[in-house]
Amino acid sequence: MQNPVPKVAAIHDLSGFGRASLTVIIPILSTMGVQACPLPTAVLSTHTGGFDDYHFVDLTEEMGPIIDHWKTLDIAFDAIYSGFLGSPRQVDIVLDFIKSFARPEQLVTVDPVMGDNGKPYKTMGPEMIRQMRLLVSKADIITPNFTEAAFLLDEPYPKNIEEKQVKEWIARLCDKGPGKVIITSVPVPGRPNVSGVVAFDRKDGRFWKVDCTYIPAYYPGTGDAFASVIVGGLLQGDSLPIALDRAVQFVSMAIRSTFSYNYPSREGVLLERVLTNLRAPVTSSIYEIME
Ligand code: PXL
Repeated sequence: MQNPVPKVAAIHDLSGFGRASLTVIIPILSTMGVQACPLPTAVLSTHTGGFDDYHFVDLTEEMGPIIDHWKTLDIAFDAIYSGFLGSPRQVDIVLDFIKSFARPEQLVTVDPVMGDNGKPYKTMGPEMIRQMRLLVSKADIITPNFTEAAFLLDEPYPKNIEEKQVKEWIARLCDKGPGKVIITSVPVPGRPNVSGVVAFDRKDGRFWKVDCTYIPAYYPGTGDAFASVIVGGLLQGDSLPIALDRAVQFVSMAIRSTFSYNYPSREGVLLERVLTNLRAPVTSSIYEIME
């Protein structure tokens, strides 16, 4: 039987305070009419961006028994969506999960969460980067930010990049396996106040981009929000560029709303104020095709 509500295995950490990972992903997917089934990778008191002395519980040893129970339930996942992992060994667990729960037409999404603004997050080391290169090869779609794309390709993090080189990076990421690649936070040449989202679909060979006006604040968890809307949109039947539109417009709205309140950035975006926007259709489309 087809699931009346699409099911997603959501493999991410649970950070109790600060709006990142599962506390962002579950409400977004639920609002979009998608069931999130969390497989937690770690439990943290807060996310690691802007908080010190957070408590971190690595759940690597717990994931196996949780997955074993799920196997007995014959769960049909419409998508598998992984993000922040608690240890490099978890990549092997996720690879095994993808193999065990594979289904036709399934959307395997890997958000290779490793860092931002040119730097790795506090818990990420070189071994995680090596392992994440393996994991992306088994995904249908990956959503690295510009920093993570550089890590995956073993490239230095450049301050600027020409459009031609972004396309070349995307082609190299695609060569690793995924048929769809989306890179976020891409610098736009000659426009210091703009960053872009660039995407490619191997099926039709087309590149897409959406530019976003820069807001002078950084909120952790926005990458999780972006990737969740992409997963929700594609499961609803969005084309890739319309899913991009939906995700960029939602995250921009969340950032602009939060910025207007002068809210502490480490607490993340004011998701609860904007969540219902996800129920509205995309009414203005801003994507461009890249020739
Ligand atoms: O949003 C990515 C993310 C997820 N999980 C944890 C994090 C971060 C980014 O800082 O610290 C625990």
